[in-house]
Amino acid sequence: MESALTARDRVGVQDFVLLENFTSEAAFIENLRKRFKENLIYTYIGSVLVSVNPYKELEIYSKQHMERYRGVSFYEVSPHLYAIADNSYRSLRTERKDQCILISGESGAGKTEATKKILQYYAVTCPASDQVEMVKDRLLQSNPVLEAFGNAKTLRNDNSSRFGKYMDVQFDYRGAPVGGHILNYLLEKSRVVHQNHGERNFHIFYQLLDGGEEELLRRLGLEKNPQQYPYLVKGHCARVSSINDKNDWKVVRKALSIINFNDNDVEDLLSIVASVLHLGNVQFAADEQGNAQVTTENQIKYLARLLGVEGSILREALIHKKIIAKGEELVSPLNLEQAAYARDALAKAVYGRTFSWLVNKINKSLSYKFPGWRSTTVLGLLDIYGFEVFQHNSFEQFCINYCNEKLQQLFIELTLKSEQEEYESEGIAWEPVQYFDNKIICDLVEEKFKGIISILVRALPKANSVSLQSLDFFLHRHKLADQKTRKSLGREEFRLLHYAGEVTYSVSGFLDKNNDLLFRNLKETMCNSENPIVNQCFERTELTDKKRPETAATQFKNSLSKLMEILMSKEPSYIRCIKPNDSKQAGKFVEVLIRHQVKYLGLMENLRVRRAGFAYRRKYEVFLQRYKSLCPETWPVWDGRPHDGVAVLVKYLGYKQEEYKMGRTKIFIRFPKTLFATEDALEIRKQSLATKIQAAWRGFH
Ligand code: AD9
Ligand code: MG
Repeated sequence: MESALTARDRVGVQDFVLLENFTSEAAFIENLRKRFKENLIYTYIGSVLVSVNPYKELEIYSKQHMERYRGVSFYEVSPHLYAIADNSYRSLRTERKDQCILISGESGAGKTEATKKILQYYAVTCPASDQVEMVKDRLLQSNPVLEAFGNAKTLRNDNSSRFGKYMDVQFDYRGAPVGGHILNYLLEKSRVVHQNHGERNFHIFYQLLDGGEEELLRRLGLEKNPQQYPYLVKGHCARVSSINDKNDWKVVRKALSIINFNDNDVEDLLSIVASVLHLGNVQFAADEQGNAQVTTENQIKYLARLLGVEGSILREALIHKKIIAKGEELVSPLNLEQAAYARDALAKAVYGRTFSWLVNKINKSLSYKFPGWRSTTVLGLLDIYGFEVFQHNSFEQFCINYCNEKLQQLFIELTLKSEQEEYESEGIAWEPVQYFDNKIICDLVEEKFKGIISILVRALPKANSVSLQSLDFFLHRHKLADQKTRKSLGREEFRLLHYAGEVTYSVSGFLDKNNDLLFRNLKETMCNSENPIVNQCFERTELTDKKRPETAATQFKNSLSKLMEILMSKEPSYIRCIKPNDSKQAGKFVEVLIRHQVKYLGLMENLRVRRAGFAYRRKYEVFLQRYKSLCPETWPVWDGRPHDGVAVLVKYLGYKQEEYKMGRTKIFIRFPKTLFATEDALEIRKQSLATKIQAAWRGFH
C-alpha cells in the first residue's frame, strides 16, 4: 500500500494551502505539474478552483461523477468543477443567498468548457418537471447559438469566445431552474471585416455556406464557396480540420427552434448574416473627381432585398457623408478609402447590433414565466476574457485588462472580507494581510474627468498625438508610468502597471475603435429598414438625439460597473483556468507559459491571502470524526461536545499552542506540517490495523 507521504509526493497536494513553502512560485508550479501528469487537472486554493486544460477527453464528467459530487461536502471528494457547482447550489438552497461563479483565464484555458459543464451539472442534478425540462433545454441550447454568432477560430483557440458573457440561472423554491438571463460584453466586431492570418470570421458565416440548403442559399443570393467572400478569407483559413461547419449548422438550426425562433425570425436573421457577406463584396471605383462610385450593382440589389431598404438610397449612403450643421443638411462625397471605411463600419454595426438583438431574443425565451412561484434565487456564471498581453496591445486589450483589473479588485475585496468575517464569527483575532491594492489602477482608467477613458472621450475630434500628450502627462503625475522603462516607449504608446504586470498599449487606431463611427446617412437608411431585426436594432431616436453617442470605452465602463454591482450582491466562487501549452496538445506542460498565467491570474497573491492566518480549518465534528481513532480518550466514541473532544485529541497529539486556534465551531491549524503529521499518523494506524486483521485472518484459517 502506498503511504500518505509517497502519495503526496507523487500527486502533490489537492489544496495549495497545504504547500509547505506557500510563498514559492516554483513549489506552486511543481504541484500543478505533478497533478497534471496524473490527469488531476483540478486543485484548490482554499475554495478557489484552479483548472488546467487537459486538451483530451477525461472520464470525469459522467452522470456517475455528477452523482458523486451531489450534496457532498467540498473536502470529502477530490477537487472538481462539480464540487464548486454543487457547493454554490447548496448555499443557494440552504441560505437562500444568490451565488455567482467567476471563471477566468486566458484564451483557450477552458472557461467556456467549464461554464458548459456546470450548466450540464445543474441540468442533470436539479429537480425536474415538464416546464423545467423546457427551461433546461433552452439554457443549454442558447450556447450553440451564441457560439455560432460570437465565437471564431483564432490562433489560440479553434472555438474562441469573442465576447464576454454573464449568465444568470434562476431557481425556484424547490431548487429547479425556471429561467435565465444573459448579459454580453464587448463583441469583437472588427473580426466581421478583418481577420489575422490563420484566423476566421464568426462561425455562423461558414456554417451557413457549408450547411445551408440550396433553396435557402439561393434566396439569400449566396454561393457555397467561402472564397467568394472577402470578409471570410482575410485569414486564409476558411476551412479548419477540427471544425465541422455542416454539422454545426444542423445543431444551430435545431437550437434556434428550441429557443423559440419561428421560421420568419430565422429568415430575417439569416438575411442579415447574408447581407454582411454581400456588403463585403461591394466595390468602388473613383470617378474623375476622385469620388467613390459603386461598381457592384448586383450586390446592392441583394442588399436592398435582404435589408429591406431602397437600393438607390443605400448606394448613395455608401458613397456620401451627411452631417447636420446649424439645422442644415450638408452632403459631401466620399473618396475610395472613406467609402470602404463606411461600408466596413456598416457591416460591423449591423452584425454587432444583431448580436445584441440575439441575446435579447434569447433572454425573452429564457425569461421566468411562472408567476405562481414568485420567489427565486439566482446563480450567475461569468465567462469572461482573461488578462491579455500581446506583442501589440490595442484598444481591445486595454478594455479587457481594465475588466480584469476590476475583477481582481472585487476578488481581493470579497476574499478578504469573507476571511475577516469568518475569523470574527469564530471569535479569532484578525491578522491583517498585506496585499497590492489595485484600486489606483482602476481609478486611473475610469475616474471622471481625469481618467484615461475620459481623456479618450475628450480627445474625440482631435488627433491621436493630442490625446497621447494628456495621457502621458496624467500617467506621470500619478507616477504610474514606469520611469525606468519609459525610454523604450514609442511615440504612440503608453504603459500601465497592471496588477498582473506591465502592458504597453499602442494608441494607433485606439480612438477610431473607441468612437466606432457610423455615418449618419447609413444610420438613416438602416432606421428605415423593413427587416424587422434591423429595424429594432437602429432606433429613430438615435437620429434626433442631440447628445453625442457614448464611446465604446464609456459603454464598457458603464456595463462593467453594473456587472460589479451584480457580482457584489452575490456570494462568489472562483474558477481559474490555465492553458498548459500553445499547441493545443494533451500531456504537454510548458512551464514558462504556466508561470505567466499563475502571475496574470494573481494566484500567488490569492494563496498568500488565503494562507495569511491559517492553512487549514475544519468543523469540530468533521475533524473529530476523521482523527478520533488516534487518541484513546476519543476512540471509539466521544460523548461530550465535539469542541471538547478536539481539544483532548490535539493535546494528546502534542499540538503546540502556536500551531492552532480553537474557534466557535472550527479548529484552525496554522501550518500544513501539523496536519500532515496527523494524516501520516492516521495512515500508519490504518496500515497496522490492516496488518493485524490480515494476521488474525491467517490465524483463523
Ligand atoms: V477563449 O477566451 O473563449 O478563446 P476559453 O473559453 O477559455 O477560451 P475553451 O473553453 O473554449 O477556452 O477551451 C478551448 C478548448 O480546450 C476546447 O475547445 C477543448 O478542446 C479544450 N478543453 C477545455 N477544457 C477542457 C476539458 N475540461 N476537458 C477536455 C477541454 N478538453
Ligand atoms: Mg471561451
